[in-house]
Amino acid sequence: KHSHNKHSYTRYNNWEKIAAWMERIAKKYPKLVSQIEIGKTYEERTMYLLKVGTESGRKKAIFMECGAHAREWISPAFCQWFVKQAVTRYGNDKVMTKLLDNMNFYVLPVFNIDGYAWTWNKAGDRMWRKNRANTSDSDCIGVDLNRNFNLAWDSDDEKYVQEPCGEIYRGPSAESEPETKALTNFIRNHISSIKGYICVHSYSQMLMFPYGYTEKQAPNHDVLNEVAKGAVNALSSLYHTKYTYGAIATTIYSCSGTSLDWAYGEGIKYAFVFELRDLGRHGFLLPETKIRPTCKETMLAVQYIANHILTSVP
Ligand code: PAY
Ligand code: ZN
Repeated sequence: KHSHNKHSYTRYNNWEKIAAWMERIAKKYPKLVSQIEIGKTYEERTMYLLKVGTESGRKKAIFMECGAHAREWISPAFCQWFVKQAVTRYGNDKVMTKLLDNMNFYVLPVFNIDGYAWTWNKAGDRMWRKNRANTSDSDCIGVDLNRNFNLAWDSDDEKYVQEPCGEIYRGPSAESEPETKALTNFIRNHISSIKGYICVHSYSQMLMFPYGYTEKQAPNHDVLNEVAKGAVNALSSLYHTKYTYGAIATTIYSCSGTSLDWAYGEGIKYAFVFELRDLGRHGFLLPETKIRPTCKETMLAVQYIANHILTSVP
């Protein structure tokens, strides 16, 4: 028995472990999972995503993005959990079987791999948020990938996004970062099938939808609000975790150049971002004992959203 090869879903895993796991799970479930290379990071790590689902479901897809921000470790943990649940519940559980028979999920477990690796590095910084690019004349490193997308990239008059040393530096231009480019190229190439976009961040216990860049309501605001409400109800049915929901700009704060606004702008009408546990007690340092309950409740919300997309998109 090679128990040392067993992947742990209730611990935080470093990038090497996640990369090895992606390869293994795709090999173990070839009918349900395949690994797709989408590009390289600034430090030239290979970016992979997992395509999860059956052949029959390939006309509709949901893109799930985890790990945009390095320190939000619960986010990649959720993407790993999701894939594991998908492969083990398919054929056993009605909800998951129906979903995977009718749609695919493109799961990107770690969008910002270099930043994530830096939070694991002993010489690094556990509270790092951005990528690791050296893009400006200043000595400061890193671009906030969630400010680097090409929708309203230039509309923010908040000076802080223009500050290379700041935590939310938007980069020298829209899509300046190789990680952003890899993601946007993949989405553009698969745009006809992608009906939903789910971002996973932490923390704050919120479920939000576009827009972030303006307080003006998105065209299908009322639908998104209803779906968010249903998803939050499903989530809290398990452990009574309290979530708030609404448009990004009016629920957390305004921010422009986010992946969610961009995806929505590309025509993906069902776009949601989770801010997982907690409310700030541990913040980004959510203990490993909370991984299981956080992932279990979040699964209910994701399934609710996916099911809604399945039944309402032709
Ligand atoms: O689109 O992800 C979104 C919402 C905005 C997030 C952002 O600033 O990029 C919200 C923050 C995040 O998850 O990065 C919230 C956390 C608590 C933070 O760092 O402020
Ligand atoms: Zn984040």
